[in-house]
Amino acid sequence: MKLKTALITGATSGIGKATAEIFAKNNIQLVLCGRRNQRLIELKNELSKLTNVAILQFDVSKKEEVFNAIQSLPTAFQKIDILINNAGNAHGLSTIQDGDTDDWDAMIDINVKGLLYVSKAILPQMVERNEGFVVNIGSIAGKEVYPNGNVYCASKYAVNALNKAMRLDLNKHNIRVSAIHPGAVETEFSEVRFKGDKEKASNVYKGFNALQANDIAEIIYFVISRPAHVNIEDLIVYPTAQASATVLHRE
Ligand code: NDP
Ligand code: 8X3
Repeated sequence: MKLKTALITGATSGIGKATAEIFAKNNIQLVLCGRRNQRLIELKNELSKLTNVAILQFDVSKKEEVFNAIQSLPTAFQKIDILINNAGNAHGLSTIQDGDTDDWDAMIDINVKGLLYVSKAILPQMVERNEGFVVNIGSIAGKEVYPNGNVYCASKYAVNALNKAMRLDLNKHNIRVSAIHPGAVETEFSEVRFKGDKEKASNVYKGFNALQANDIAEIIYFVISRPAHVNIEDLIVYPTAQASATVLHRE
């Protein structure tokens, strides 16, 4: 049987990297994407022991880079069966009146426009073949606005809306579309949000058992491995200690 191919954005870290690892163990060919090329090379070296791997270094927020990179894929990787729209981050955590406009641009450009550019580069081939799977990584921040979350929440509400839009527009083309909305996952996410302040970042995950990237990756694999007639539209995944975006029980 011909191997399926998955393109994963944000594969250099956290949820995307863990997803790549699980997909590789399950014999899915991989196109790993991110900006940090050294990490892509290292991951390719590791996962090539299990499956075929191609890497693409590009910034999802740069339209030309996205289309050029995806067009440059070697023939054996050009047919994408599964797209994991995962790349994204929060930049800053402050009131709307104190927000940094560069942070706003980054979150809208990466989390929303980046997801759109990558989708636009890949969806036409899925439509043409009348098959495909798109998994959009949203967030609990796309279901519930929390204080100081403003623009990050807006960007993830947009992901939630785009997930629903994709399901509607791609419905007659036999393309499955799913969203996973995690609560607190211990990755580099908070380090990025707090601009490299490791102490502040690690405090976010103190006093409770946060989700790990692998927890979400296992769920992504479950979603994409259902029979062809089954589509899980939307999943919210919390650590047990978290009841909502703002209610988190710490010991
Ligand atoms: P990480 O910071 O560990 O990973 C983020 C990934 O996104 C990296 O691989 C990074 O790669 C990539 N990325 C960021 N900006 C760009 C860009 N401009 N172009 C290309 N790639 C980019 O965080 P997570 O694994 O936690 O985050 C993955 C997704 O999960 C995000 O969409 C995030 O919003 C979402 N999420 C995370 C939660 C959490 O608590 N951690 C909870 C809910 C949702 P590189 O820097 O190499 O480009
Ligand atoms: C990440 C979860 O609650 O830190 O999307 O915004 S949260």
